[in-house]
Amino acid sequence: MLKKVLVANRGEIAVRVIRACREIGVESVAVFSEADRLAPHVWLADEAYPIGPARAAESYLSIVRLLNAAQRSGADAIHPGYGFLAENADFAAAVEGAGLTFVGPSAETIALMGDKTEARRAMEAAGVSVVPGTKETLADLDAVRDACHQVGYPVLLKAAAGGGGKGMRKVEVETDLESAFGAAQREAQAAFSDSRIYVEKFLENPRHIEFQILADTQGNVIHLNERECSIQRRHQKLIEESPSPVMTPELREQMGRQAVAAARGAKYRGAGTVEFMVAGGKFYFLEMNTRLQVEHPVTEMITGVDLVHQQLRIAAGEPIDIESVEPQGHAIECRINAEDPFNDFLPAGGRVDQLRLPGGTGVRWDGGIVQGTEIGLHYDPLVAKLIVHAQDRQAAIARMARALDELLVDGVATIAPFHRRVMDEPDFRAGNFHTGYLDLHPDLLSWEGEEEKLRAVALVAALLENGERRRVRMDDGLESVGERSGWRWPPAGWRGRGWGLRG
Ligand code: MV4
Repeated sequence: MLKKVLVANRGEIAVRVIRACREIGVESVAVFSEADRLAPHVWLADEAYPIGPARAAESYLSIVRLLNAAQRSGADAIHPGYGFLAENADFAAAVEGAGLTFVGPSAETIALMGDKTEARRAMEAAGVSVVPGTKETLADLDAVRDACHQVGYPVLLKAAAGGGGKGMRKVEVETDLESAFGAAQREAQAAFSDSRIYVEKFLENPRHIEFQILADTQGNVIHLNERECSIQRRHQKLIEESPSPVMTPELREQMGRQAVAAARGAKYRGAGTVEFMVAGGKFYFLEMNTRLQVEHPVTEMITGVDLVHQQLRIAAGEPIDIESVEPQGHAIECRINAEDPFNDFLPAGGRVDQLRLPGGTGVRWDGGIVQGTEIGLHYDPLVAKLIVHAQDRQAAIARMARALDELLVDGVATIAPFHRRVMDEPDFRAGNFHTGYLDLHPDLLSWEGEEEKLRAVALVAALLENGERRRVRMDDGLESVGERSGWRWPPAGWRGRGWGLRG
């Protein structure tokens, strides 16, 4: 086994990895920027090293500083978490070059999957169904016009270096092609310093369904079923679940087989994700993520497999130790972002004045904050994840609603109230949604109707502080705090004169 792992990350994912290390007797090393001196990952690890200023470019993204900390600590491996350098092939190569183990796939696999046209060629060769379109990047407008004509409108121009929706342009008619091509190139150049573009057939309202895979160095490759990730906003996932409400045994069998073929075709090692779009009864490879993902806990909850344990085993050259994957029940994850859901998801900073966490049967909290944490604007707004597991989807939704009701984050706005609304929304409850879900349900993001509720919450909060009573009858007839969760007080953007209550 590995002896000591440096976790090249922060926040909830650093905490997640450090916990796994502790459980299997591997020492852990945290790194931290000046903004994170008091962060939970720092005191949960066995050792911690400062790596620079708050600015990520000078700390969590600095390969030199991370390798320096690894060398000083005597770590024999580096776990990158997600984000930052997790899918940076140069980082993986530098780690291995320094004689350390990178907990993840090879630099070659990361580079292959980072180039979308190379990935499409490799996946097609492996027998994976890719979206109809070009497998080469297109040099000029004439080449693009020919390709779009071949593929058939509507098409989607995509950046070869892309992912996450940047450099993407839908084109419905040829007359719009020239300006769209220019715009896509400029956006790709700005985002990735690489303006290369290719073309795909545009799929109408796809669902986003991805498969978790594990591959060890003995040649074992398995999948651990799917995650449904269609509830997202501007390419940021908000809610994930497993199984997908639209999955059938036949579809799972086909998609799972292709996910395993994709991993083999990429000479994959470790934990990875094969993303598909599902539309019109068909599924298509979208991309492969060569890292542990934010939403990995829903897979862990239904399979009972600890994916970080498996990552560490595989990195140490040991085989996957899973007898068989027999998923049980249903799991849902809500991302707890420090953002104001009723003000265009504006990032919200501030101090976590109060933090009361949900508990009870089937509830998991993966967090990187504690009471007193100062949430700044230097890093990703995801501060925690609330995950529930129950025997079926309806029970999981009820459990999530209950857990959100128990959650209190005071001092910083979070999107917990948005999640609470979704749990009551009929289309979500029916499993009737795709990646355009939020466009179809603008009410979920509206402040409308919240002011009156806030008044009730304020009264209840005051009463709670004064005796922790759960149900309170008030003069206006409202009688439960259960309806609303995660409210900060005063609410973000609130301009009222207050009601004689302090937050
Ligand atoms: C598509 C598509 C429709 N047709 N490709 C968005 C993120 C990027 N990685 C790929 N994306 C899409 N690619 C074709 N040919 C629709 C999307 C898309 C999407 C995909 C997955 C999850 C959420 C999405 C939200 C909007 C658009």
